[in-house]
Amino acid sequence: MTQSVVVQVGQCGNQVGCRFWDLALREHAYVNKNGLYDEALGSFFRNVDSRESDGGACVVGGRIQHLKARAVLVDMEEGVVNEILQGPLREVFDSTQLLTDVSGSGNNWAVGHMTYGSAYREQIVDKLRKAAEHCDCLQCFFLIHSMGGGTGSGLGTRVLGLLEEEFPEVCRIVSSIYPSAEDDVVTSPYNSVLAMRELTEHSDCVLPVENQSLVDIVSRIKQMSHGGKQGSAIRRDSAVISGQGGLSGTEKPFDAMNNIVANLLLNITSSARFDGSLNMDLNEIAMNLVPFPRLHYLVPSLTPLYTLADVSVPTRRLDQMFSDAFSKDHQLIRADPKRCLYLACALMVRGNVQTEALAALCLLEPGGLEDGPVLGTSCGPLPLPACPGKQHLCEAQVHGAEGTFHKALQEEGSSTPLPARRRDGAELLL
Ligand SMILES: Nc1nc2c(ncn2[C@@H]2O[C@H](COP(=O)(O)OP(=O)(O)OP(=O)(O)O)[C@@H](O)[C@H]2O)c(=O)[nH]1
Ligand SMILES: [Mg+2]
Repeated sequence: MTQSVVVQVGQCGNQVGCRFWDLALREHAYVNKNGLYDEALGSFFRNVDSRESDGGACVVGGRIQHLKARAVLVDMEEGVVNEILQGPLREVFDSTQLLTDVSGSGNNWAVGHMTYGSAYREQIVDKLRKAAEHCDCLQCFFLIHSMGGGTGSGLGTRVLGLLEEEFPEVCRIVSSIYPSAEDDVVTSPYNSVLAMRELTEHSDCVLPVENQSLVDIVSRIKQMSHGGKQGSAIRRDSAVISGQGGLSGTEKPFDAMNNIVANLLLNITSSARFDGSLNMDLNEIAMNLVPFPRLHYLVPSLTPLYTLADVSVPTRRLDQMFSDAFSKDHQLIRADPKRCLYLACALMVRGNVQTEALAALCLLEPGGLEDGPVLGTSCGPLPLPACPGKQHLCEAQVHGAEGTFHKALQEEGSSTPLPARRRDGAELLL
């Protein structure tokens, strides 16, 4: 089996990344009942023997000692990373994986990209190489960052360029969080436009997620619960709303939104993390869905979303889930797929289903509700994230994402006239 390394940059990148590690640990804990370090775990975690002075790695097949995430955490402020180090995930990372400064990039793309990018170049490359050296067969780098701030967008895209220079053969998949219209960072449209050029040039595949879509989904879920419909209460441990895990303390404004993105990453990596008859390699996603190298923005959608919050909702039938995946309420950017042109799309299902209309199938359904053995030493026996018995479906397609991108350009107030809209949005990217 192959391995992947997650690079999380900036406040948003680290907060989303943290939720991903938390959910991934719980999912593996649910599946891995015998406490042995297997290849599935090895895809995103190292098993380290802390009795050895250099924290030597244990081989596949041995008992789980200390799991360390295959991750590099970068932020030019200390707050979020320090919070992670004091929270339940503290033992999943060690100091060699972290890089922080104190003052941040002040929401300025250029400070992140140029100032910090140059100052920390060697240290970043060093940490990336170390993470890569721990892998037998490195398949993919996942970058998680926001487009609106200075560090995530500026330094994050600088890291992307470094990855291309240092590891040209390794696939680079980026999960980018786009700002909402009400974003309080005034420079966010500028930062987004500057970062997008880098994403177009240096990544193999981008999964854009818009904060406004996440806000809309979370508020619809809250409405459902406040509507007092019988059986529509939000499950306290639901993957959609729970802020527990990853970060310590009470639920924060972004927690519910970050859970949705973490679920997307969890599902998209499930084929890489578990065996299956119709497994889709991460490289294959990029290869099959990207018709032209620069046209690599794959719009993700996720279903079920609301049922995650409601134990009493009957299980959705597979055909209902398929149509949900194409409806605008389930898209993670604000786009209505029914009014756009699909260039390619992939349907990925998790759970035990029989159908031929799929790109990928991971037999392992997402989580369960029993307490599983604890894999991360720091993670308590928490309830598992998702609804048992329900299939998650994660779909990515290339189509009219141009709405999001046009909006960023318009907000930036560019004096350059926007290209005429074509139905496939290709003019922006080719
Ligand atoms: N979904 C989500 N969005 C976030 C989160 N944190 C910040 N954002 C959004 O990200 C943008 C700001 O970027 P940050 O990630 O905070 O900035 P940064 O990368 O730390 O950069 P600097 O603070 O300028 O050094 C804004 O659009 C915020 O709305 C988060 O945890 N989740
Ligand atoms: Mg910051």
